[in-house]
This record gives sequence, structure tokens and C-alpha cells, in this order.
Amino acid sequence: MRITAAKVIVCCPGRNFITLKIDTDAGIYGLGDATLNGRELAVATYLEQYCIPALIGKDPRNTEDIWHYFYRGVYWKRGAVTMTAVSAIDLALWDIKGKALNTPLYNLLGGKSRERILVYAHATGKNLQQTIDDVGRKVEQSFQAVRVQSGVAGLAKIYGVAKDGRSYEPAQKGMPAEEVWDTSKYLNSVPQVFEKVREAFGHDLHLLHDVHHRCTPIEAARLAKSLEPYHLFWLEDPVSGELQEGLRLLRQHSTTPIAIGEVFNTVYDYTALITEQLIDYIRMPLVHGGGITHLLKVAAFASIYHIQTGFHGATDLSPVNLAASIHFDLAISNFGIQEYMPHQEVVHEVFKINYRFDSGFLQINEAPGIGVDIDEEKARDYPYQTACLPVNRKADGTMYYW
Ligand code: EZ4
Ligand code: CO
Repeated sequence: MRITAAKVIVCCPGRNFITLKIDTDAGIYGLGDATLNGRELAVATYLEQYCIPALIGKDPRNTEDIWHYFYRGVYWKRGAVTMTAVSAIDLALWDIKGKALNTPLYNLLGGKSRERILVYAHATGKNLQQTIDDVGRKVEQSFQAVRVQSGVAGLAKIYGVAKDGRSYEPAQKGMPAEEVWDTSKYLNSVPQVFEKVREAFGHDLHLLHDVHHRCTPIEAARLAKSLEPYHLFWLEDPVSGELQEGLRLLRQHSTTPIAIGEVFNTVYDYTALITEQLIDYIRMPLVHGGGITHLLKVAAFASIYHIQTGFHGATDLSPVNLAASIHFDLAISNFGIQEYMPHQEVVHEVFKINYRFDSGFLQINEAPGIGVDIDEEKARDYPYQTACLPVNRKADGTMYYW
């Protein structure tokens, strides 16, 4: 089998998505997600200018060799843009492999270790009451795990809190919006939120929270410690992930489980975190972490240290990534949980999906490969629109983490 052509499909059904489509001489094509929120066209250009010409003529079944061709074979290794491109290629090739063998992707990864995938939903509110109401809605929808992000008094806009009645979508049209941050207000607010949520919903519901990189190591340690009475499923990105040593301090002070890595893109971003057992869940998604080929290795490595997966699954990752994640989650033994934010309905005009949510879990059908298709004609109805994630400043104007 040979790769005969490949193209990048750019579309914006509600938000931007980049999709790689690889064609073969066997009449089979594969799809890969290449969406990097707010930097989409950088990946599209990298794929179009440097990867697609080198893919033509290669045997798509050689996923291992092709992965290393675009990773090791490129002097400038790692980095979000290049690794998202490598991921898209890898996902599309595994899609082709499954279709060629007429079997769902999970069968190529070891078969099913479980029948369904535990997911967590997002609950948000501008204040405590709205947040509790939203957690209640997720419980009514049968979610067994809920991430809770609440507005903080005195901070006008904050990561994770949706505009009224809408689901949370952080990227905004045009150049980045600016938000104002105050760690002290945040640290005082979060434990109060979890105290009230536990009071309202009891102790069986799994609760999660995303700090979103905005604490220093000692602040993160204080927060993790103060949340212990509410026994979170996990506390996510308590520190900025680029400082791996930062988590040693937190670990000395708290037993709150830690998840990290949605902004990581290779195993080299967290070897210390894994081997020193400073984390409990790895978040690096297939779409940014080198696809199936690399994440199979990372998940196996993490499993030695009893670390589980909890892949990133925000709406800025396309249905192709979500479906591939479900296959992966079904197959590996150290699966923990999957983030699940339903895409807007308009997304499903373009992407034809093969998974469904039922009673707190995601399930996928038996379609071969990844099993998601794209309607290219519909995609053309939704052209690209520049959109960026916000930036964060402290009240005195200092640039901070968002
Ligand atoms: O901010 O996907 O856990 N989920 C997250 C997301 C990220 C966005 C960035 O594109 O942190 O909401
Ligand atoms: Co996150």
C-alpha cells in the first residue's frame, strides 16, 4: 500500500479545526486531528509545506518508521506545532491501518480492557449558587465525575467559567483578550466552593478541579492541602508544567491526586514527574502528544509507576481526537478517566461521529479504524476565523500564566 495524496482541511463550525486526510492507492483514507487552539495555521502550514510532500509514496502501514521519520528525522525535535503535525499523521495512519484490516482501532491496541469509558463533565458558574446549580445539571445528566470551576468574587473573568447559559469556549475571535488575576482571592475561594459542593452532593460524586497553571509550587501545596477534606478525584495543572521540580514541594504536603500535562507533547516533558511519582494522571492528548505511536509508549511507561491516564478532551480537540482517545482508553490497562465536553451541534454537520454518551460513560461503535468521517463540502461552509486564547495579567499589569 502507498500514500498517494494528503491534504489539510481547515474549517470553523463554531470553532476552528484542522484535519489531515491521507489517501492511499488501496482506496482507503485516514483522518488525523491537527488542531492546536489559537495556532491552527502554523500546524497546517507545517503539514502542507514539509510533511505532506515527504509522505507521498510511503507505505502507510509503517507507522513506527514514519513516526520516527517526522520526529527523530527532523533536527528540530519536540514543540507543540511540530508534535501536533506528527500526531495528525500518526492518527491518520492508524485510521488507515484499522480500515485496511477492517477492525476498530482498539483491536490494534490490545482489544478491550473495559466496555465503556468513564468521563468527567465540566460544571461552571459565575458564583457559588450558579456553580452548584450547574453541578446539579451534570448529575441529572448522569455524569459520575464533574470538574468544578467557579467565579471568584472580585475577578471579572476567569478561566473555566462560561458566559451565561453557554458552554465554556476559551478562544475568542481576533487577538487575545486580557483577564486580570489575583492568586490570593482564588486560593481563598476554591476550598469554600468544594465544601459547599460536597455538602450539596455528598461523597460519591467524583470531583475534579483545574488550577490551569496559575499557582507557584508553595501556593499549589497550600491549595492541595486545603482541598484534602473534599477528596478530589484530581487537582489539575496545579503548577505550570514547565517546572517539573515544582511538584516535589506539593507532594511533600498533600495527598490530593495530581493530573498534569495537557500542554506537554513528548515523554521528555515529564520523565521526572513519572519516575519520581510526583503525579497520578497524565493528560497529554493523542492530538498533541505524538498520536497513538508515542502515547502507547508513554502510557506503558506511566503504568510501571501506577500512574493512570486522564486525557485532555476539551472542545478545541476535534471529534477525530475524541474517537481515537476512546479507542485508546478502551484498550490500555491503566486508563483512569476521559475529559468529555460535548461539541456544539454544528460540529456534527461536518464530523460524522461513532461515539455516544450514556449514563456517565462514552461508548463507541464497531466502525473500522478511528471511525469518524468528515463532510468536506460542509466543512467549506465554515471558513477559518482567527481566534485566540486569552492572556492573564496580575492587577499591577504583570504578565502571568493563563
Ligand atoms: O484551556 O483546551 O482541562 N482543560 C483545559 C482546557 C484548555 C483548552 C486550551 O485550548 O485546561 O480548557
Ligand atoms: Co486543563
